[in-house]
Amino acid sequence: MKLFYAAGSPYARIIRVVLRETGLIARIAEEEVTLRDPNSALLAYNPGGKVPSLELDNGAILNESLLVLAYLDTQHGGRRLLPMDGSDGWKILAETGRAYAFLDAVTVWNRELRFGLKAPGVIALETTRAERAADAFEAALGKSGYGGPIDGGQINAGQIVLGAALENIARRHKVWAWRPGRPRLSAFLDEIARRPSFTATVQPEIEV
Ligand SMILES: N[C@@H](CCC(=O)N[C@@H](CS)C(=O)NCC(=O)O)C(=O)O
Repeated sequence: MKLFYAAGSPYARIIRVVLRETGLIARIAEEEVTLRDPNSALLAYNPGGKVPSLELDNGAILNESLLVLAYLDTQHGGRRLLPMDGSDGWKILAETGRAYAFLDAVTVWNRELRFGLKAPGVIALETTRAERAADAFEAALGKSGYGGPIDGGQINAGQIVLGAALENIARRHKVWAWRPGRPRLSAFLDEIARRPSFTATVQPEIEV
């Protein structure tokens, strides 16, 4: 199997973290590709041109990080990162979706600043969405949300997506100072960023 990724992509990073947390990295090669490039090697595999893209041994190409994560979760012998049997009352499924909405908001906001027209309406909408989500994470962390067994070793999909989103802000979306007033969310990031799966996949910094 082969994972196509870009070092700056938070969506690809989710999968790179999953590979390391599950041990699947031993079975999967990683190939870095260029984005928004008509000559990108990725386009022969994924006409959509987005990472992450995972080539399976039978030649199938999976994209969309959540689908790739769900597939990989069937391929390792450890505890499920994203339980699909309701054994946790669907808590991790719910938390993963909420973390994705947060990551998507920050990504739209960031792209508007980097590649878009800096439209005030778009920026205001996504800033408000991100602030609201961050407040909800701060509250949830006080009630065992996103807590789980992170300090006991294995982490879950919701924690990985939230960690990847916050790391992305720290390195590639510095315009947003989200930490003041959110001590639990700050501590969450500080802890998850120390995991080997995160330190091995650090994104290059940019000034946005
Ligand atoms: N919903 C997708 C988003 C993936 C995505 O937007 N990837 C970006 C990098 S962060 C990309 O490949 N962009 C290339 C392009 O827009 O052409 C997922 O979860 O995988």
